[in-house]
Amino acid sequence: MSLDTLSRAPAPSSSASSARATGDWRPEIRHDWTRDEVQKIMDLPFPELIFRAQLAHRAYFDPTRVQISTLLSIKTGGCPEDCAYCPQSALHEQSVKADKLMEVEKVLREARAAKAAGAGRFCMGAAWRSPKERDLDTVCAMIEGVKELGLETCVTLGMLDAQQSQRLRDAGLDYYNHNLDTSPEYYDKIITTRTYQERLDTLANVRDAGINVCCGGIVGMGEGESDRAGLIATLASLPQHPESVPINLLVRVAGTPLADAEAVDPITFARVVAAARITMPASHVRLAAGRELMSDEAHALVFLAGANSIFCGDKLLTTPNPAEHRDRKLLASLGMKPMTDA
Ligand code: SAM
Ligand code: DTB
Ligand code: SF4
Repeated sequence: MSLDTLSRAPAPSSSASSARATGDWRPEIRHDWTRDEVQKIMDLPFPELIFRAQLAHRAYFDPTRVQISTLLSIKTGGCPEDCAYCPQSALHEQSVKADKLMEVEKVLREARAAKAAGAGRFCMGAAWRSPKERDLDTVCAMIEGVKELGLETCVTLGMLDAQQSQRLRDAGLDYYNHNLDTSPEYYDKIITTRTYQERLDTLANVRDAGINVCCGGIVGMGEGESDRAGLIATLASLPQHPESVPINLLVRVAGTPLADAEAVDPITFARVVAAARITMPASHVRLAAGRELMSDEAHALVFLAGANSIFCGDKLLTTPNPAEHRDRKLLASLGMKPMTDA
C-alpha cells in the first residue's frame, strides 16, 4: 500500500451504522516496506496520519472493538539475558526477586479469573533465555488447560528452536510472543546476550510450526526516529505480518539501565502506532506496556491511531497496569467494547 494508494482510497461513508466505513476497499498488504517510506508516513501532518490510519483500520476491523488479553508471569526474575529495559534480568543491579515456574493449577485459577473479567486471550510469560525440556512439559500442560477454558493461548518463553515450536503447537498454542524490540541498528545498545538474527530465527521457527506470531517492540529507549521507522519497516517486511503487533511504551523501572531514559510524548508514540496500523493493516496492533502513566486522552489518541488491543488486569508481568475499573470506564466513555462482547 503506497501513500498514493492510500490517498486514492474512497472517503468513508457518513453512515454511523457502518463500522467498516470504507466498504469493500482494502489496502494492499505489502512486505517490502522501506525505512524511508515508514519514516515519511510517521512524519505526515498529524491529521493526515490519523486519517490514513483510520482508513487502514476500518478496512479490516470494526474500530469500536478492542481485543483484550490478560498477562501472567509464570516464571518471574532471575533471567540470564541483559535486556536494558527489563527488571527481570539478573544482570541488573536491582532486579525483581526470582521465583520458580508456577504450578499448573495456580495458572488455571488465574486464567478462569481472566475469562470472568472478559479476556479473550491469556498470555503467559517466562523470564528465560529459552525453555528447558522439563519446563516445556509444564508449559504445554498450562496451554492445554487454558485452551479447555475456551481462551486463546499465548506464551513468551524466549528463544525457540523448530522442535520446541512444534511441541507448543501440538499442545494447541495459538500465539507466540517474541519481540524485535527496536531497529537492527539500535539493538546492540539494548541487548548484547542474543542477536537480532536469533530473534528472527525464533520467529521463523514459530511461523513454520503454524503458530500465530505476536511481535513488536518498545518506544522510549533513547532510540531515534529512524530506529522507530526501522523497527516498523522490519516488522512490516517479514514474510508474513505478525498477527499481533505489541507496541510498548518503555516502563522505566528503577535499577535498570534505562531507568532515566527520556520520556516519549503521546503524539510521538501515536505516530509509531499509526505507522504500524498503516503498514500492517490486517494485524491487531496492541497498545501494550506503558498505559499506567498514560492519560485517558492519550489512550484515545492511540486508539484513533489504530491500536485495537490492550492488556487488561492490574499487572503486566512485574509492573503495574491500569485497574480493571479504569479500563472499563475508559472504554465506555469512548463507546468502545471488547471484541468478545455481543
Ligand atoms: N523472556 C522472554 C523474552 O524476552 O523473549 C519473554 C518475556 S519479555 C518480558 C517480553 C517483552 O516484554 C520484551 O521483549 C519487551 O519487549 C517487553 N518488555 C519487557 N520489559 C519492558 C519494559 N520495562 N517496558 C516495556 N516493555 C517491556
Ligand atoms: C509485550 O510486548 N509486552 C508484554 C508482553 N509482550 C509479554 C510485557 C510487558 C512487560 C512490561 C514490564 C513488566 O511488567 O515486567
Ligand atoms: Fe529476560 Fe525477557 Fe527480560 Fe530479556 S526481556 S531480561 S529475555 S525476561
